[in-house]
Amino acid sequence: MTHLNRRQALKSVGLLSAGFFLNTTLTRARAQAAAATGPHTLPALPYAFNALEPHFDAKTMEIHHDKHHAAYVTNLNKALADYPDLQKLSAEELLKDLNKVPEKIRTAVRNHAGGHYNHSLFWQTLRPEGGNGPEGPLGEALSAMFGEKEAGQKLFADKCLSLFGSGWVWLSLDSSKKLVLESLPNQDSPLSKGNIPLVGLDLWEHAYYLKFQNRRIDYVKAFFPLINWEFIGQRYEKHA
Ligand code: MN3
Repeated sequence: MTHLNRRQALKSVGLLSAGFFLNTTLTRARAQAAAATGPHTLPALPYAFNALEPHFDAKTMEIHHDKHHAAYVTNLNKALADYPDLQKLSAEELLKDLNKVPEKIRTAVRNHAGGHYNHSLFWQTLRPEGGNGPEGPLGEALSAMFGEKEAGQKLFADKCLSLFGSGWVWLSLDSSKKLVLESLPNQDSPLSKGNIPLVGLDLWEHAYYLKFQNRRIDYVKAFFPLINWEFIGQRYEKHA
């Protein structure tokens, strides 16, 4: 995928507005072909499948991105096939106001625009040498809200363990610009509640079962050293 195409893909999901600009050189146009034709396209991972080893394994990353994320894109395009006006909206715009989506396709859009947006954000909040931070305004706000980093991680992990079934746990900004931890089922997005998701952890079994099987806590612990605090801090400063 060319750099321009990648920008286009992130624009379609509404994530270029985060001010994030990728300087990663992309090597292959993998998976692009898997997405159905339509306005929404699968953004390439900003790193290789094996870049997050040993925390997240390459096979899981490949299947998660090329199959699961691609399926959300395909199914979103399918759901919108007969709605040219809605095709002009980004996934973010769709999720922020699901009431403007006809009831006939609302559940499909909620699930698949949610899946597309959530995963597009997820890939960007991870990086091979993450973990350091948070610093600056986000670091201060997190300390004020949740205490020491370890205490915040424990709160986050507890929320992950108590989520029943499939869903995500999010660190979000609520409408009063306050940091909140929230767990949401399925691919429901904080955007649909009027919140801004900063970072979330995918707790569907497809995200971890190959490597961690039933050990969800080990997956959560593997996530912490991968967190791209620089990206999330920029997102916070843009929206707070
Ligand atoms: Mn997933």
